Amino acid sequence: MTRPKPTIDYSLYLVTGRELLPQCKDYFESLEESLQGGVTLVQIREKNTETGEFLEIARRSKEICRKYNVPILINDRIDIALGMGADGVHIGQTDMPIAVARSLLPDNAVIGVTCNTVEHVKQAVKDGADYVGIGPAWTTQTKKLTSPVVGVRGLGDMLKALDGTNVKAVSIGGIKSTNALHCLHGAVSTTGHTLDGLAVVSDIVASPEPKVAAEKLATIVRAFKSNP
Ligand code: 3NM
Repeated sequence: MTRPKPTIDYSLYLVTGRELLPQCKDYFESLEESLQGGVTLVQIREKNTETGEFLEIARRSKEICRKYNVPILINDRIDIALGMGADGVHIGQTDMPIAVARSLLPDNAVIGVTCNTVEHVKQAVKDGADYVGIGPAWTTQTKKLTSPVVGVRGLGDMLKALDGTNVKAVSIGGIKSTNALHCLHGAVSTTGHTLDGLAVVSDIVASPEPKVAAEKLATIVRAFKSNP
């Protein structure tokens, strides 16, 4: 029997980045406060963490996310996602292909893909992605970028490739409360597709007050969605 996919609100998508936490902040405390501030979706991204530790972090993070009814996705590691019952995975261009990920995961798993070009977006649509993470919108210190910054114009071009599809889109890369509205407005494609949300690491994780940081961003996305 096919189970329905979880309903996902992509508005404020927190991607974790433990190495960015301020000294005063514990990882789980920061996660919980960001959920209190209005994060609507969480991705656990651990690039240099051993499997056992990653699994434990993901399990505890899931318990916290469940308290707030917020879905949790795992970056790249299908085995971790399966091991702790995540709602889905986020995969990069050089990670496992979507079709293989789909064949391994439960039929209701949500799969998102990083897309840096219009071609990536078209391929992700063909491959059956549920959402695309498009960017980098702006430059960032959080990830060593392997493709050029696209800016709002580039985001708009990628959104156009989603017209007529059900695939959702979030933008990522250098998004902060100071440029979030510009990103949302500027990235509307001329054929009418809009971003479903913003994916953010440092503006929330590096803040000593992640609840306040998340509240600011959530308010901006809500305002945009009520009056695009
Ligand atoms: N992916 P911050 S940019 C994880 O462009 C990630 O594909 C990107 O971090 C991409 O919000 C990025 O701190 C890091 O700029 C985003």
